[in-house]
Amino acid sequence: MANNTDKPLNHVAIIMDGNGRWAKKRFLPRVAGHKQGMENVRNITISANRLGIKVLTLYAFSTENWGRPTEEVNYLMRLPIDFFDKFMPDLMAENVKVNVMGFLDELPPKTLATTKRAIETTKHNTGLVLNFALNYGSRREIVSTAQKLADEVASGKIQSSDIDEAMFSKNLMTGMFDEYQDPDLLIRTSGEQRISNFLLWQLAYSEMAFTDKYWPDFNEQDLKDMIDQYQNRDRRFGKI
Ligand code: V0D
Repeated sequence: MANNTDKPLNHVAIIMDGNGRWAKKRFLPRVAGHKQGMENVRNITISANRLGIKVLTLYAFSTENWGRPTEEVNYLMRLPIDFFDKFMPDLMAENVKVNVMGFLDELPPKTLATTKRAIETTKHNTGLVLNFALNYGSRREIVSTAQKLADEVASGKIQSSDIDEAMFSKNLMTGMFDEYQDPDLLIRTSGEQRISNFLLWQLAYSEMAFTDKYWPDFNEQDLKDMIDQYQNRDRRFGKI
């Protein structure tokens, strides 16, 4: 069956890869690529909002990224601050609601305070939810969900037999998005074709789309092309 156009596209997740390579190609320091990548977050957010996408989840920083050089980590931790300093007026004008998920208590206090303030400022907006995965790792998310449910069993709040897939999903960091908690489409830029510990549970039935373009070069037309690709594929959830 071709051209199944009524396939829903509510939640798009993106692994924004290739910022360092974008910079290297231009003989610029890696952080110049991160800065350009940040500019592109603004552009793709506005495009996704105008395309009617409900949730856009962006992999901004993984729990493994702490292993990068200190200078680079310090620069990255300033980007959420720079992002909101520069683009909050645009986000408000576009009615975008910000969310941040991850192991947030490990972030530098200023980064944490800024993201909390942005969530608060945009909480009544009704357009796209711009969901940053920040200090996020999916195996760790699954383990901490298991611990949380185990605690509820131990305290007698639930029985182990009450735990099913729906309850598990609801207790993941994406649980707050209800019917949109699982991405319909995962995009990864820059040619790598791996999940890299991103949303392992939530991507069980998602379509995957890959492009060789580096994240700073990924534009609205690329997003539209990947959505077209997605709309013209069939998703069967294991049924025929
Ligand atoms: C660098 C490409 C926006 C990926 C995009 C802390 C590599 C640019 C944010 C951001 C990063 C995160 C949270 C928030 C607001 C903005 C961001 C990081 C890296 C890691 F609430 N871009 N961006 N965060 N890059």
